[in-house]
Amino acid sequence: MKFQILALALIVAGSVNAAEKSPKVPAVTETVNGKAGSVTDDIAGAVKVPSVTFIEPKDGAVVTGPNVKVVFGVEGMKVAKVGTMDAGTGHHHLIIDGGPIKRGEVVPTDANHLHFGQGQTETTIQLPKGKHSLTMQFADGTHKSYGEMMSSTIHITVK
Ligand SMILES: [Cu+2]
Repeated sequence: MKFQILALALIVAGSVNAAEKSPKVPAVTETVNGKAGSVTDDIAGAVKVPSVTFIEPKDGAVVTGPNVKVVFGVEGMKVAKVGTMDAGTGHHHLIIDGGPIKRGEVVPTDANHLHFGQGQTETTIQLPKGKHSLTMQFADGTHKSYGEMMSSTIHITVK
């Protein structure tokens, strides 16, 4: 609207030449810029998609073993003990040299699938020397996975 008024003003001002040469192109630019700006604002104000991240170690880290400290981070959901079935809650799992668990599947319990059902947010594990993958998997109060979107995988080297 602003530009239409400006274009009108140009015509009224008697600058017929200018109005004929470029009345439309700048008006379109103005509109596109205005829309792009408001879309950016919408994204900035949007609710974050929940996610988990390794606070420690970082992806690609070379760490001294065999004891490796792991710190879990979660955004957009809350850590709760096993048995808690409130919406938006769950507990961390650490999967060593495996991968994420499909949404709705129960996270196995074995030497490579560790549960942190007391709501722990860090642990220390023992890893043999070499390259390993670590996967965090968030799951609900009955250990049912929230799926790949609530997982994170890093690769580290233990020396
Ligand atoms: Cu569990």
